[in-house]
Amino acid sequence: MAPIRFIMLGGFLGAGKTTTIARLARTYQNRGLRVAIVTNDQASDLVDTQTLRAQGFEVGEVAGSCFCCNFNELTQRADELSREGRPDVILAEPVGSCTDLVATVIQPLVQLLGEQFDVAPYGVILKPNHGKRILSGGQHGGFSPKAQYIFKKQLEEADFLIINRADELTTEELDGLAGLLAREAPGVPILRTSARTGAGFDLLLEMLDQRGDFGRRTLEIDYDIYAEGEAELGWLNMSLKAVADEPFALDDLIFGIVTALQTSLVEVGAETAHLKAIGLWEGFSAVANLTSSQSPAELSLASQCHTAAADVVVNARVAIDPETLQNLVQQAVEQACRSAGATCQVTQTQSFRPGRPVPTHRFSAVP
Ligand SMILES: Nc1nc2c(ncn2[C@@H]2O[C@H](COP(=O)(O)OP(=O)(O)OP(=O)(O)O)[C@@H](O)[C@H]2O)c(=O)[nH]1
Ligand SMILES: [Mg+2]
Repeated sequence: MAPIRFIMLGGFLGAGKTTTIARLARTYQNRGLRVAIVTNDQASDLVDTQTLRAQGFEVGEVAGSCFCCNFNELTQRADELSREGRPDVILAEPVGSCTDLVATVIQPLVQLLGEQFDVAPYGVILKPNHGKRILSGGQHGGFSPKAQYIFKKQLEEADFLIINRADELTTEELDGLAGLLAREAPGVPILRTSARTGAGFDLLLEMLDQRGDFGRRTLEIDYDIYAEGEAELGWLNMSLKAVADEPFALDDLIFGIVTALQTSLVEVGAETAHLKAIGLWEGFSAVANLTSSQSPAELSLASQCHTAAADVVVNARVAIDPETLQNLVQQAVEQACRSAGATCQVTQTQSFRPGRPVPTHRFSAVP
């Protein structure tokens, strides 16, 4: 049996991994291929999983720790997805604060399970304003030195880099960022895409189709700095039910949660890496995102649905202590529910700082 093409796309929180993966999945399906997706998070209740399932994709989830620390669950999810109908392609999205994925995921797949998986070149996606702020130097661009360390390590291990959100930039701005990247990662191909419009995807698909000497850039990395960088983030996943006597606009509720939270996080001066919320009701779904403290919140998927009840999931990754984050999320959710004339019943909340990564395997030597 031919091995399954395994495509993992990395990149920092909010870079556009899920949006890119959804577009790639649709393209592969249109080519007649069977596609499955594996998402990943430090906790359960993932907005990404729900967002991708709402688009009709088959999605397995590795929740509770990252792919590198839970390698066996990654391959188990792949096996389960295969049992339901063997996919030709698996698209995998690692946690956005993870790095060292070549040594801990790609090389173990190649060296231990090479007959089962045919691993594609490893691409790392970046959000232009994030990349520019870090790579142009200055006062750490608003990010801590340890968070920058993780970002730069992510670039260092990539077979190719993807500047996403090209729809928002001029050619000069794209050239400027590509120049900074070329200095940081000499000789590494740099693509320019828009996961929103599909611009640049022909080249991305071509790159992902390549076979050869890829997935070999294993890192020299200081796990103390890496762990401390991840632990600077407060991580929160919350699920709840909003219920009202009269129907409310689901889009307004979801957008309202993210904007209320944005306001309170700006007030306390906390840097947002990614806030996302999804609202679901009977086949309808609304998603809102905020990808930095500087940018506006957006409704990335509109449901145009009015409903008197909805299931809501909120994921927040913010440089703030998790207890404060939990209080602010709770207040934002209550405020948005009140505005919708709804009451909220929180069913689950997990908030914490990510623990030290302890990879299942670490193959730093490439045969
Ligand atoms: N304008 C524009 N927005 C984009 C593009 N790609 C993604 N976005 C938006 O950026 C936000 C984050 O995108 P995601 O795909 O969720 O990012 P991610 O890397 O999966 O984020 P995490 O899973 O939290 O690490 C969403 O609001 C998207 O709609 C793009 O090419 N252009
Ligand atoms: Mg994602």
